[in-house]
Amino acid sequence: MQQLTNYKTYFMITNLKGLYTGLVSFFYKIRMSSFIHRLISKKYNHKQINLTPLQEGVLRNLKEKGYSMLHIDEVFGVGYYSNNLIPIAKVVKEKLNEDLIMEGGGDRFKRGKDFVARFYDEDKPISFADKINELVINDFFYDLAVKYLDTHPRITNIDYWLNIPKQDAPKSSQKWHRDYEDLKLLKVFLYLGDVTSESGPLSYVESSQRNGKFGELFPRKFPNGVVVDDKDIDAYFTKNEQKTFTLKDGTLVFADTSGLHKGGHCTSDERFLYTFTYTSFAGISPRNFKISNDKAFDEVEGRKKISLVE
Ligand SMILES: O=C(O)CCC(=O)C(=O)O
Ligand SMILES: [Fe+2]
Repeated sequence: MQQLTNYKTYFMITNLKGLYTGLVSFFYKIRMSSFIHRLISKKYNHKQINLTPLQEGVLRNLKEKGYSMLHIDEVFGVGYYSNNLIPIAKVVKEKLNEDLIMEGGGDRFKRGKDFVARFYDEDKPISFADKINELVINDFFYDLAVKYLDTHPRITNIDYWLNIPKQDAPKSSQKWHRDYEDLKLLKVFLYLGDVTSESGPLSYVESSQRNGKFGELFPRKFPNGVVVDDKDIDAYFTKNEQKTFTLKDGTLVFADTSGLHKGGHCTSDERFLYTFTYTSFAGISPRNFKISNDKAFDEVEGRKKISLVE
């Protein structure tokens, strides 16, 4: 009898859970429908923006393939990376390594990801006086986000990632997936060291972004995205369609991670990078950072400040 009651309770709970999950996903389906999405997003007057030929090239790649790649010195001039950015990155990396040794990394490993140490959190203010953080609001990236997302962008995630080699099987974002945050999104990765096939390069299925040739395959189930097995990816896409970005120190990768991608599964080398994300105002991801209320922030253009408000 006792067993039967337990079984009934179990049955009721699983049903309720199923109902709840169904309702949540139905809510997000509506929330992410083109109509509601457009309603929640903020309009942006694009006429004010003229892209440079370099930006136009990135935009074209993003629209066609879902990604683009170039070296940061192509944007800011030869030597910019080594003179201005490497010294900042070096200090951050030392601090991260110090924490990893001192406290075993404890709170550096967030959101169940024990393979990547992160630098920022809601309590550590970000200053745009810092030349790496300034990239996030630099016209080159910001205007690209406006044009690509076709709306007023919201900046949602700014961080350094130090991926640690591990022998574990790939998990979470190390497996093929589509991100859940928004219909379209623009992630920028600045690699602060060479990336080899052993240091967990980003892989991306060409043209799998929303509106791309393969945008409809393995669709997302908001609010969770979707995870796909390697064997299914191999069954649908040729090796040539599965791009893997091994690259040189100082390379930028732009990716619309609504497309199929994976990365960060280091086997023997570590990987160090700086990343920032633009979504629309209809995006659902929480922000991971806090802005320092300093002079550099006062001087940020109003249109960009909107992208940083809570
Ligand atoms: O670590 C990587 O290269 C991929 C991370 C990822 O999935 C993402 O940023 O959406
Ligand atoms: Fe992802």
